Amino acid sequence: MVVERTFLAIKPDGVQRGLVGEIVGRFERKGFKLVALKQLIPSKELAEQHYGVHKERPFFASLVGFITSGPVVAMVWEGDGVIASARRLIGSTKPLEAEPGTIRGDLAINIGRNVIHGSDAPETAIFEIGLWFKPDELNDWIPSDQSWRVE
Ligand code: 3AN
Repeated sequence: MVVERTFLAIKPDGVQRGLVGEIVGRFERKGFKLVALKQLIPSKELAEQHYGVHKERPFFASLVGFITSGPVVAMVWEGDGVIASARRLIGSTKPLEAEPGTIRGDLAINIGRNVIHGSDAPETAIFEIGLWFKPDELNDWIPSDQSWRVE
């Protein structure tokens, strides 16, 4: 397993619904390491870059409108295989199809209000971390209970 970093963002619906602690807690309890966290209301430019791959999709304008509509909690998490694992913890894009036990399976019902974003591949993670964070906002640190998590 390779130590990776992934970009996760609690979208405005998750923040407005008071789910920040619940969601952050799931990644903490799993054992991943939080290396950056901030709350911001994204600019239109940032949102358009973030969702650039969906530019031609009919829902692009509503995606950008929604993510810029209120505070987002942007985070970087680190750990072995964290990119794919976080996607599994998040669950399917369509919340009604997401497995119970996943964030979307437990906390959402609508595809346009699916609570959280997570990078889908290593290249996307690098792009998104660089888009949302400056290098000096990423904290290198060793958890004091590291030996209880990994061999
Ligand atoms: P995911 O967030 O699971 O990686 P993507 O990257 O396919 O899903 O889609 C990005 C975001 O676009 C989703 N989080 C969802 O909010 C929105 N989205 C995707 N497909 C649709 C759709 N058919 N209608 C409305 N919104 C959509």
